[in-house]
Amino acid sequence: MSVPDPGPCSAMMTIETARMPKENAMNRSALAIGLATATLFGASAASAAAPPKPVYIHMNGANEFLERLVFVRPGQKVVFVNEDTGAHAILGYSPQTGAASKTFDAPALAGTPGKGHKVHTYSISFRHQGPEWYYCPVHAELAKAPGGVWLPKVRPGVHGFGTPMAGLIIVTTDPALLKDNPATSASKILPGYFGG
Ligand SMILES: [Cu+2]
Repeated sequence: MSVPDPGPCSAMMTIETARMPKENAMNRSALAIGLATATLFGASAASAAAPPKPVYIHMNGANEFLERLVFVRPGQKVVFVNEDTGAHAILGYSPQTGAASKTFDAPALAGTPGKGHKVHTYSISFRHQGPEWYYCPVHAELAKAPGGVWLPKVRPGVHGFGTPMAGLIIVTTDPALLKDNPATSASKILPGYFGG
């Protein structure tokens, strides 16, 4: 036949037409998923652009760390702030061996005359989850305790409270722990904490 039978063709057209809204619906869902994914990626990109705020640990003339236990995320900054008139140092150690850390080792941070003057800080972050033990070698020293563990003790002859100047940072991703930091750890300078 020279003239094609339009029958199957129109039937095809009908099928195509009938399929169109479905395909459009599918395209719309795909688009919706795409948009949702883009939004998610956008959100994670935004949080990557704004890293978590530092956690602050303060020192003054009490010769102890005000926030003796804090929780931080891997990569989150910990900032030691010396509000004392005297100097403090910070040194990481292993309670199992007593070995000093080669990387968590702050030289003595000079003191400050007080509010309005320069305040010296030391910042560090940790890549891996776990405990990071530290002490101030100016005001404490390590001693082997019963059970074979190494513990900071008050360095003889220094002033301060009876507790050795030492602390612990837990590096974790646990949201419940991360919420449990002392309120003072959110502020760099505590106006009422200068002195000593
Ligand atoms: Cu100290």
